Amino acid sequence: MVYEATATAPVNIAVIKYWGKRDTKLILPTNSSLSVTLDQDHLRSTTTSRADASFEAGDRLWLNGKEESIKEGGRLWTCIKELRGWRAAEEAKDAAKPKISTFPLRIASYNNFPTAAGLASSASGLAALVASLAQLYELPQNASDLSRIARQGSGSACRSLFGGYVAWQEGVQADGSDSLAVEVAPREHWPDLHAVICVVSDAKKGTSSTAGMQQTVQTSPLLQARLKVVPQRMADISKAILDKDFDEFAKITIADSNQFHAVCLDTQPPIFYLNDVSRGVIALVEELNRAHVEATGHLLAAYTFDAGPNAVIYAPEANIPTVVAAVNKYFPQAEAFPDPFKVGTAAALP
Ligand code: 2P0
Repeated sequence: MVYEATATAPVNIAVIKYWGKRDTKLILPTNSSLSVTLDQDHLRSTTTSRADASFEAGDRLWLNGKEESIKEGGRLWTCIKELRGWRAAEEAKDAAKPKISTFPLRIASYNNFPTAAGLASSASGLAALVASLAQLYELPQNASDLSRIARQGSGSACRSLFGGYVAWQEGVQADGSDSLAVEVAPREHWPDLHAVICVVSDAKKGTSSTAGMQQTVQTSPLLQARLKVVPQRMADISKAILDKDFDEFAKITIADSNQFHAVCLDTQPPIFYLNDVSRGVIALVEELNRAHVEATGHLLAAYTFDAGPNAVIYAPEANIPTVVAAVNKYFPQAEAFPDPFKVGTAAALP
């Protein structure tokens, strides 16, 4: 009998950014965040997990073919331990269930896009790991329950267990029991929103998110101001999504990206994720918006940048050709992904 399961998980791109932890071990954030899940055709992680009594003792994991160590007490170890514990609890309740929680694991994960290129590979990777183990162990827990585990692998991973529009609620409990992802709206609710990713650089980033955000928590006075405005933004952008109000969605998305990068600059030593090309993309979208508001009364597109220089531009499908033509005209060397992304589906769960 072979116990094996394969699951995929999508990339998510935050429009309200997660940046800062109040608990670095449990990965509890200083603010709630909200993301859009991208479709899985171009950007996804795929993870296969196998449990077998005949494996040599100890769990092992490979990422894109390279073995990663599973350090005791580390993030991967914690995720595996929690899910194995849930399986063991099911086995204790039902004597007929094979005791696969006692078997060593072999886990292989692949991304179909460059790791650490500012495209949130840790989010889809950890979400796919959790989804694959949840399938292997046939766990009864729902996506929000599983998001609490994925969160402990990488904060943003908790949002990749859902498709569509997803909020990570910061929660108030010290044990993290209410710090989890919930669906704001399924992709079918607002499929008109599309995303264009402009790959400004696929180099590995200089400051990791994990290190950078704690530097911000420790040194940035501006972060305190940001934490006061995020709750209203979460409420407003959730309403904009439910109302399919692109103007409001775009206004908040742009404001939150710029505030996140302002907080990075306010960090000591300062963190620069944007480069001159990123700033050029900002100027271009601002100008396109100015002209579009003048002509139609509506915004054309919204830009957002994560912990790297690559631009993600959200727009209604009808506006995408204008966005792509403008990017190609002014940034002929920037490599835009060939097709715009649709809002995507959730990770595959049992
Ligand atoms: C986000 N980012 O909300 C924000 C915006 C980057 C900029 O989540 O330490 O890799 O593993 O919890 O999840 C990056 O943070 O950090 C991130 P850890 P993670 O998408």
